[in-house]
Amino acid sequence: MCPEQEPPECIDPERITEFLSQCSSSITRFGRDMVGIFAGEVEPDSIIYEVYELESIGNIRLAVTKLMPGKVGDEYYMTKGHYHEDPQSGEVYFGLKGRGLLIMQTKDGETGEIELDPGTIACIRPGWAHRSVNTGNEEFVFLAAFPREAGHDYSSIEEGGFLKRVVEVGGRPTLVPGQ
Ligand code: M6P
Ligand code: ZN
Repeated sequence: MCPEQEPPECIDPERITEFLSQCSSSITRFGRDMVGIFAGEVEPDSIIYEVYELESIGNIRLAVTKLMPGKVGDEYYMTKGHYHEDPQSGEVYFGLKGRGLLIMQTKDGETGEIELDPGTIACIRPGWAHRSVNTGNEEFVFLAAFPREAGHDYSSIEEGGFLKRVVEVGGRPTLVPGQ
């Protein structure tokens, strides 16, 4: 949680690092929490990302994710990714710092991606799994807003993986088929 004297409406993207330094992360995912997510072998003690849950606005949950720069082999650091348990719940992402790629897919095999730079708003439709990837050289930070009833379904991703992976090819982030 973040200090109550700084409600979410006061977050200045220019000062997001300072803001997060006053918060304690709700989730910290290390390499050891990401076994089977990356194609290669991940260093167990590396911090891959942190999630900072902010005060909810009624039934809207707000979270800031800070994804570290780095790669496992040629694959960029990324979140686990999830579907929502509630098929009616979508989500909105807002880029705050750094560069990233939001990759999405449905259970029918449709895929999509949105580049997330600071100021970009990305809409995740209900029924679409979502995973964010840090494709830059600095921390990639974004805000997420989603309904309280959304729920996180990680098991479908753990079992089936993502249809696409984001790897560096010739110095550039490139989408390649997942395994
Ligand atoms: C965003 C939101 C959160 C999510 C977080 C990390 O902040 O989508 O709900 O928890 O990213 O992603 P994941 O849960 O897939 O690890
Ligand atoms: Zn979500």
